[in-house]
This record gives sequence, C-alpha cells and structure tokens, in this order.
Amino acid sequence: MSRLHFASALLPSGWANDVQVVITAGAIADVTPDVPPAAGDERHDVALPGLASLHSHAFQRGMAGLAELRGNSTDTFWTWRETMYRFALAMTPDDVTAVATLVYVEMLEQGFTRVGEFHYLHHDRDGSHYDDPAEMAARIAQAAEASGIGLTLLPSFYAHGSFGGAAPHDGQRRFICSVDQFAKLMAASRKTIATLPGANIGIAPHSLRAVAPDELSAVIPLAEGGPVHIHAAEQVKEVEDCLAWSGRRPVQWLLEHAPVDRRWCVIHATHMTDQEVSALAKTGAVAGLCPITEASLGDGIFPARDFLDAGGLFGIGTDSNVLVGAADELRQLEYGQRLKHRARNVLSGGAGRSTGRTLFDAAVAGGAQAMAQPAVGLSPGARADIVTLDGSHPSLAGRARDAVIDGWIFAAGSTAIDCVWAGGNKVVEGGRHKLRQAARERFNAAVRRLVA
Ligand code: NGQ
Ligand code: ZN
Repeated sequence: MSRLHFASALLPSGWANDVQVVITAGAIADVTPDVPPAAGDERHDVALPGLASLHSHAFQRGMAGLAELRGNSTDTFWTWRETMYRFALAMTPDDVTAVATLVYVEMLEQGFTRVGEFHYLHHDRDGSHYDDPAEMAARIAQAAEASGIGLTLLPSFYAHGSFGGAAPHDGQRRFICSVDQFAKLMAASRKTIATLPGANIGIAPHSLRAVAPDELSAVIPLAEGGPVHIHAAEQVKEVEDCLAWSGRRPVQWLLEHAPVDRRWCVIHATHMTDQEVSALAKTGAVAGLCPITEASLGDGIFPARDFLDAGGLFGIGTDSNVLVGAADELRQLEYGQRLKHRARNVLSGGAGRSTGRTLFDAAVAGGAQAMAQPAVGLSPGARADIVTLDGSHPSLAGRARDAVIDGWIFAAGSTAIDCVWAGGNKVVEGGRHKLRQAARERFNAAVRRLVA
C-alpha cells in the first residue's frame, strides 16, 4: 500500500484540494479530498489522471525523422508508407523490443500511462510465420512490462493491398494472415498478455483497404467483447478508392455495414461529410485522433469542431510516434482547428471554459472507453495511473486549476511533467523514466544497425 497527498488533483467530479490517494495492488483504493497530509504520505503539487495513447505503431519510432527528405516526385502519405515498409522489413524481434521499450518509456515521461498498440508486424522478415504466432506480440508485451505502461494490445488483421480484395504487395508480407491464422494469433496473443499486469486485448481490422467485408464479419467476434479499432478515411485517395469500389465513403460504409458502437474506435476519420460526422458521433464510438502524425503525413484536418458539437467522443494517439507527446497532440488538435476556422479556443466547449481542460477531460474519457477501461481517472477501482506537474515550471507560475492544464498544454509541453505512476509504480521522477538511459542505449544500438 502507498499513500500520496496532492495539494490539488483533478478528479472525475472536478478539481479538489488536499487530496489523499491510497494505492493498493496497483489500483486506486481510496480518494479523499480536504484532508491534511498525514505522516508517511508522499506529497506532490498538482495531480492529473494519466492519458492513453490509444493508437500506436511502436516500431515506427525507429524511423522518426528519417522520411523528411524530399523525393523526386511529390511526397505523400503513400511514398512515406514505402519508406516505412522498408524499415519494417528490416527489424528483428529484438529490434522491436528495443524500439518499443524506448517509445513506451517516452510515452510515460509525457504523461501517457496506457498504450493501444495497433500491432501488425506479425511475421518474420521473409514473410514466413514464426513457430509462435505471438512471437512479435510477446515483444510488445515485454516492452510494456519493462516500461510499466498499461498495454491494450490490438492485434491487427491485414489481408489485402487495396479495396476489393486486391492481393497484398511484397512489402506487406510481414502483416498478412488468413482468418484462420489470425484466430490462432489472437489465441496466442491472449495467452501472452494474460500474466501482464493491467493488460487487455481487442482487435484491429487494419482498414477497409486491407480487410474484405466477409473477413471483417469473421474477425469481429474474435474480439470477444473487447475493443475494435480500425483505420478509416485518413487520405483523400482512400475515400476516392472506396467510392470507386463500393459507391460509399469509408466511414459511411462502416456505419452501413459494421456494428459500430461504443466498443469501436475509428482511427483518423479525417475525411467525412457533415452527415458522416453526425452519424459517427451518434454511434458513441471514439474517434481516434493522431493530430501530429496526421499533420506529418499530410492527411488533412479532422472536423473536430463539428464532431464535438454533434456530441462525438474522441481520444488521442501518437500513431507513427514521430514525436511522442500528450500535450503536443492536444495542442496540435486545437491549433489545426484554429488555422482552419481562423478563430481561437475553438474546442473549449463554451464561453468561460478552458480549452486545455475540455480537451484533457475528453481525451481521458475517450481514451478509457477505447481501451475498454471500466473506471476512468482518479477514482476508486481505477488503475493507479497518475501524473504530477512541476509547480515550479515557469509556464505554470501563479496558475491554479484549469489554468495549470492550459499552461501545460499550450506553453510548457512535456517539460512540465514531474512524476508518473503507472499501475501504482512510480516510474517517472523529475521528468525522467528510471529506464531512460538503458532504453536509449539499447534503442540507439538497434537503430544504428537498422539505418546503416
Ligand atoms: C499504418 N499508418 O498502419 O502504420 C498506417 C500506414 C496504411 C497510418 N495510416 C499503413 N498513419 O495505412 O496502409
Ligand atoms: Zn495507424
């Protein structure tokens, strides 16, 4: 058991002062506001609940910044994807452990205490299958265990190169499964995470490009009630190809043909008509937004203002992990809307409301829903995932309550984070994860070999 005391803490009911939090067996047992610190309480300034990065492809952290060199033709998402495939094809299981461990360490240092790992690098480099179909999932689990981050493993079903069941291309050979092979991979992955504290599992049919309709119906039951994540409508070309294939746009197709509900998380959903925006919002599904990656890849701007006005739920993900930051994702989300609508505080939700607080609360709730976490935030029964901010940071000076969150998201960024507890373990102190040095060394050695 451990006892923490915070001068102020953001609870599901709002801000509270002098809050004591009791942690037992990795979970929050008790939250008591308005009590003075007791002897033996570990004392901190401002406490927030941890966020989920609900969409990550951990291995892509290894190529961060390596696709910023202009090619001969116009660079697009699709040329980036070729670079990403070349990188994916080079990685050994040990490389994946090294890269994923560092990215999870970085996530924790940024205030992400859970990751939704949308995992599709399943097979050996030549495309042959490992003896254990969960060989690579086990590497992700190892990285989660070493770092302490909560893992929601989302094994991805990937079968085709494009709409209409087109054959996959050679660069996709490490991802490809039949439905039967995927069922075995799911069973093995379930076993792999069974003993990992705080871990759970869902499924991720990759996209309507990579999954045919009959396969989508066949794999959804393999989630066994867990979350279902799918990429949709990230690129204009994808929308055009989907229209050519089915006469429907990707989000529209999903809403008409798949049982999209609160268990679902639709990743990106960048390109939607007004009608799709309100229909998706009504399902209660979470929009999995990855604003930094979406900007990096030139995807477009998610219609966040209209989606939130329609009551839509969202969470944030770091996706390609080109830059890992919780404050950064939320800031980019708001700034995209400011640039689009030429206005300020677009997503604050109303007069007198703090934009940072509104975004933060929504991302905590949407992240918990998309990761199928029953209890949300600093409340009894929830995993003890807690982030403290450094009250001496210049961007937080003289601020209280919501203004602290605004100072963190819009002015301070990651440097304002002091301590992070994941599953009750204090893994970050003074802004540094205890494995930072070791994880960097191992990552650097792997990446030097990969880029040589
Ligand atoms: C992915 N990433 O699965 O890593 C994708 C690229 C694809 C993004 N869409 C592959 N951002 O979508 O075909
Ligand atoms: Zn993705």
